[in-house]
Amino acid sequence: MLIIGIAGGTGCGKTTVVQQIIEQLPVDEVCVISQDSYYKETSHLTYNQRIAINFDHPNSIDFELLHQHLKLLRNGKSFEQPVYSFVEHNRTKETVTTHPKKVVIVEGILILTHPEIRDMFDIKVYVHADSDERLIRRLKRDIAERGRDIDEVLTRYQTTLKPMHQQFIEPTKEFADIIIPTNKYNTVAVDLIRTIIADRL
Ligand code: UZR
Ligand code: MG
Repeated sequence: MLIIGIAGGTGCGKTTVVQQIIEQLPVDEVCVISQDSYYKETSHLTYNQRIAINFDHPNSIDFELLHQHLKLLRNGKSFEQPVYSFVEHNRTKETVTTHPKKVVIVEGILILTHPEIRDMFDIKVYVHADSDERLIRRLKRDIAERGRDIDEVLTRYQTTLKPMHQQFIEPTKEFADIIIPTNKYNTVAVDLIRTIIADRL
């Protein structure tokens, strides 16, 4: 089993990189685990309390549970992955049964901040895009897909996303084995990762 961790700031292109890596792999040999699934359970809070949560701070993530699940996978066991709702800002009641696969990809902004989780990764990848690029992508996505408006996204960017990025996310670049620049369309770095995967399988 090869566990690959893919980190990088919001809007850096993690999802695209993951898609590019897995598109040439047989479906039954790969699984993707998203950090989003591991936002802490917040059912005891009201909706207004939930939207006030700092979702870009490591404390918002249930790293214990993610760590447990990665250990289960390593031991060849399946587990129930929580399903998160960006609309409710909470875990749903559903889970997805996730089975051990030859290639396991874990993606999320904060996944390289946690020492024990970092240790679980065979390959650590950091996806880099300039902050203006990331802001543009984040704006477009949150308006198109997550029902936000421009003021809300910009305010959140200034008050939360940017400071949290500088404090917690950007510094994890130093743990990366591979840094993928995505300001422009990049196929070489993804090809490299595909080659490493093919080599190890
Ligand atoms: P990516 N996020 C939400 O927008 N709503 C939530 O309920 C939970 C998380 C955002 C989070 C973070 N910040 O910046 C982003 N906020 O999801 C990470 N606000 O996802 O890496 O795909 O950008
Ligand atoms: Mg994403």
